[in-house]
Amino acid sequence: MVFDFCGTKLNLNSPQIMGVLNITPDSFSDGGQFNHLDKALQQAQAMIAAGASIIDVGGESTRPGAVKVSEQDELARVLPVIEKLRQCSDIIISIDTSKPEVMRQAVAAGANLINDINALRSEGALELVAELSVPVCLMHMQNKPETMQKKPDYDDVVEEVNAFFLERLSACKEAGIKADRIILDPGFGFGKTLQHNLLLLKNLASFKKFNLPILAGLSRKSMFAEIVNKPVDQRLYASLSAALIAVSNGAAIVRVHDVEQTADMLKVYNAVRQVNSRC
Ligand code: 7PM
Repeated sequence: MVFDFCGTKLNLNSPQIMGVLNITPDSFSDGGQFNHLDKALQQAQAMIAAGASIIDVGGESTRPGAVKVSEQDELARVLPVIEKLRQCSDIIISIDTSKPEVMRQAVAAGANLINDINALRSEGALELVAELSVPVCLMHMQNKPETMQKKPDYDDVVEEVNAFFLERLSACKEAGIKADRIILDPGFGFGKTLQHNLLLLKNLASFKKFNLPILAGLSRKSMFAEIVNKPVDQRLYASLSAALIAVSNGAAIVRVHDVEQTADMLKVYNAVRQVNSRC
């Protein structure tokens, strides 16, 4: 399956890496040696060199309970990075936002994918994405970031995420968004307990029936704190294990912080998958 990101084609028959580039004021604190823009671009280039095929640029922290970022601040953070990165690279740039105006300006600056944790439920988002004809990742989230981890509750989490995808796909169709521009994401950690996350990971293949690429974002997530009891900077091995399970259960794209390590893991996965005769 070849997916078209505004003219840049990506073969999704083998799993691809989306590298996370967070542009928040505290994410590049270095004592003032470099400015934030240079640091962000350096990190993007390092992720590209390490094997990322998509760079996900985000200027709004979606941490549970995080303070909201204004549209103006979000634009000021992400636009210079997208513009500069586009000047020096053909890499697929994803904009991690739920705000239509940020989507519009990010795409004008060179972004070729909209990654919306709110799955285009913000006012005007569906219409805008239809107008821009840009691919979109629709992520499932129960409730809002501020409250989602208070009391996640499902009768059957896999069935409810499935029903959510059906509803959003129908809303997209109604708005005129073509199905071949849509990526689905169960939204690990977004209004889910550990058990919900594990059930979604175990049953990820059930979402293959939509015949759309599946994206899995598991990297460093707090679900691992409950399994390995380690802080966020020590969850690499847990994250790699989960990413491997995700790709073997059908994920076409994994969204990760540790690109080099994930790329090695996927090389081993691909080597085993491709070997085809006894000798
Ligand atoms: C705090 C908590 C900071 C959670 C950041 C996060 C996803 C995403 C994020 C995902 C897609 C993180 C998250 N997660 N977009 N954006 N899928 N499509 O751990 O799972 O990076 S933000």
